[in-house]
Amino acid sequence: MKLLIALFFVLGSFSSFSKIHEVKLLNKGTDGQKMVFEPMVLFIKKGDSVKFIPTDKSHNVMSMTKKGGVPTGSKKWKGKTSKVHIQKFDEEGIHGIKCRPHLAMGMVGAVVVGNAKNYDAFKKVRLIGKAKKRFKDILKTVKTGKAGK
Ligand SMILES: [Cu+2]
Repeated sequence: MKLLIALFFVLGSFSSFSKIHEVKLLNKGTDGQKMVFEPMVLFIKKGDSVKFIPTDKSHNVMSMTKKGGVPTGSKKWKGKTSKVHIQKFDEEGIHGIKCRPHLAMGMVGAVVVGNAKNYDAFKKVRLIGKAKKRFKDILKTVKTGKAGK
């Protein structure tokens, strides 16, 4: 019996371990689109981390600085160009991300932590050009709850 309790305890603590997910920073995605985060939208649990990998060089990843781009209360963060960046996400909601050098080429994405509770504020983020177009795809993906490209 004691062994059984111990076993449950071990299994329980294993399942509560936070995961590390991966997002690639690419010049060309598997669907042929240029300058992308892959996946474009990532769904994770609160407390999980994301490893952003610049498979192609000269990309960076940082939180969206536009109003509504991240959940209220979450801090801004920024990865270095061409460097792997690991970011832990403790605030629930949609976290918009962008690549500074390629924002004009539409390099935006999102990490959805648990519930997309800030959807209404997030959808008001104003972007231009290609980023605006891709942002619509992001919103669609967040709404359907399916992993994006
Ligand atoms: Cu980039």
